[in-house]
Amino acid sequence: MKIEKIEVRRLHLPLKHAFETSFGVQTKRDFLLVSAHGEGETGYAESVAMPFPFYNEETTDTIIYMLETFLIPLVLTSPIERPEDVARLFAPIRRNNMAKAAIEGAVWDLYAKQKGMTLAQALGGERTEIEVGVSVGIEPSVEDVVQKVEGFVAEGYKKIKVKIKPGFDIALIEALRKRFGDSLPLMADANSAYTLEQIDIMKELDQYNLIMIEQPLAHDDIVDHAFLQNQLKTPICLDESIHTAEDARRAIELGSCKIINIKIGRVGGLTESKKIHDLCQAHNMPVWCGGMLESGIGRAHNIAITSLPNFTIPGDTSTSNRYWEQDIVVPEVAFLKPGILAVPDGPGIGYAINWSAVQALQVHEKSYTM
Ligand code: OSB
Ligand code: MG
Repeated sequence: MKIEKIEVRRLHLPLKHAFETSFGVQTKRDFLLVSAHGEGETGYAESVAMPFPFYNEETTDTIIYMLETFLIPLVLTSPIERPEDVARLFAPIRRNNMAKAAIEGAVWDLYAKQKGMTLAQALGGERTEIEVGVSVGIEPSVEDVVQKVEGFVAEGYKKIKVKIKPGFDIALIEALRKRFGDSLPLMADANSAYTLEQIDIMKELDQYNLIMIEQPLAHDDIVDHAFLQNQLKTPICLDESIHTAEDARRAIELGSCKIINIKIGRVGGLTESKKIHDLCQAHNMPVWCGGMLESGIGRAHNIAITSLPNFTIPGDTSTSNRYWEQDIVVPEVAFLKPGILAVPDGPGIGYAINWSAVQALQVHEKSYTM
């Protein structure tokens, strides 16, 4: 496949409501829309780094630097037969996974379009519909979160994930169980806000029948998580700690988790996502697709990967209107039925770009050719 031109646009997309986690507050998405052109088709993907290096080490600016200095020149000057070749080309470059994923994803979409396939089919996905959940940020009070959850439950979301941090944990989960009962599919995401010194809090959370506790301990840990998993009946899910299929293998061997959250950006792209999916499947470990407050472009990629068979737990891929007044895709991402998204049947990601929305949000644009 020939990749003739790559375009990078930086967009500022305002969030409807501020989104707070244990590591920071966001009021807008600052991200890159990457387009890969070849043989009359165009593939799209977006970068998912936060504007600050508090989730992982990358930021939108480090991604621009990596794309421009290393990744785009490699893609434009190397022979590429399949999208997996891009992952191979990038392998000698350490980390910078979200930068790699932003361009590898655009090449996957381009490849699927050139072959006249959906991205889901190109990845080997089988499902035509996926179940989705929603991630609910930290609010000024427990009651505020309870009210937000009330709305999402009414919309039909299949899983409710709430963000927790020390001081905003037990009382929150207690209130949610009291209000919605024990059968609400509920989980908590700590984004690394605890240490083993707070194991008593984890043991208390263990009493609430949570589907899982996501990344309670350090962002780079799998050893303490293994110790903790041993003490809990609630499954631990790893997010921040897993960057590669090798990381997943080590976590499985150590018993650091029972579930893995696959984020395409965090693991460097769709090729590595599929590898982690396959490895977990071979170990009977369920996976689900985590979100990074993506626009519709990133959501479309998340939907495609979620069509693989071992994505058996609803992901974070909520509808466009959960975060955006107006998304940058047409049609916007919307439920087929409550809590269920259709895997689109058009070529590639199956969503078109709303160019007038992109024009209005764009703060920078650059084009690269050989
Ligand atoms: O840890 O899953 C996370 C958002 C930004 C950074 C990290 C995380 C999140 C979310 C939001 O939980 C998920 C979404 O709705 O996109
Ligand atoms: Mg998480």
